[in-house]
Amino acid sequence: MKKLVCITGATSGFGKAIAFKFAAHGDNLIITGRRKALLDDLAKELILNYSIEVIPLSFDIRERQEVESAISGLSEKWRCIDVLVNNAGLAAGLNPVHEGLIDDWERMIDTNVKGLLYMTRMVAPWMVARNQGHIINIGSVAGKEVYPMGNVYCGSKFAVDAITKGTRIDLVSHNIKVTQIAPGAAETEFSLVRFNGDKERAGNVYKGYQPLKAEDVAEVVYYVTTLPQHVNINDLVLMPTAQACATIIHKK
Ligand code: NDP
Ligand code: 8X3
Repeated sequence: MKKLVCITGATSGFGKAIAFKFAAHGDNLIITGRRKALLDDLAKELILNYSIEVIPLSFDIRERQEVESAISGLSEKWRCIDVLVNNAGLAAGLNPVHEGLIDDWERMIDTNVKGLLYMTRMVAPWMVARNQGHIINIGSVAGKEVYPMGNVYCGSKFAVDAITKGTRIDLVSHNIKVTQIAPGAAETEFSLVRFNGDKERAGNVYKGYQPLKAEDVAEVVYYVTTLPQHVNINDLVLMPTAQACATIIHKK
């Protein structure tokens, strides 16, 4: 059956690949991100190639009013969201805590934690009213293990881990599935953003081994939505085969 899937952070990386994956299966989409031109182009491409309906909503997920205004503007039909993928997020910087930039900390906490909560708070009541739905939070290996200089990014993803568990507990009596997908190293715009546009530094993160691709993560996100209603994946960690844990990557 055709689903309605809302994906945050769909302008690049995992979110974009997840949008293509669901679109290829004929599902209708609400896609979000700040970069309006990219979002609008993506919506056009998905509509053209997959004959689905797509609503692009451009807003900054850190801004509570922007989130509330964009999501509350959805018509009744578009409020019947079956799957919410809370994916928008970032790392900013990689510094020891005594040298960390407080603006970076705020960006990470506001996006990865508060943005995810704002979206959940808007969409979950509609799922509760329909007694169905699936919330998928994109966590990270950084939300399972703390690594050197990961301090606040790891903290934000540990928060996603805890919030996912708490959300599942609160929504279990409403027939709503809640899943965390926690990837390891994946080549997207992630490192470019983390290192403030430094292409060389970002590229070095993925040298000497085969990192995950955005499509690998999209495959797993799609998979967890295909299981029978009585089966839920609570938590799924995936890494490149060359990665053993947050800090050990076998490089040639
Ligand atoms: P990308 O940088 O490629 O994509 C991030 C997405 O988040 C973009 O679409 C971006 O859109 C959106 N986003 C960021 N900030 C905001 C904001 N303030 N408001 C709205 N949207 C925002 O990275 P990934 O695809 O790799 O990251 C996706 C998620 O996966 C993140 O939560 C990340 O922490 C997590 N992750 C990434 C891993 C990796 O190694 N790549 C591994 C594990 C987890 P726009 O800029 O247009 O607003
Ligand atoms: C992104 C993966 O290891 O850079 O969450 O934190 S890592």
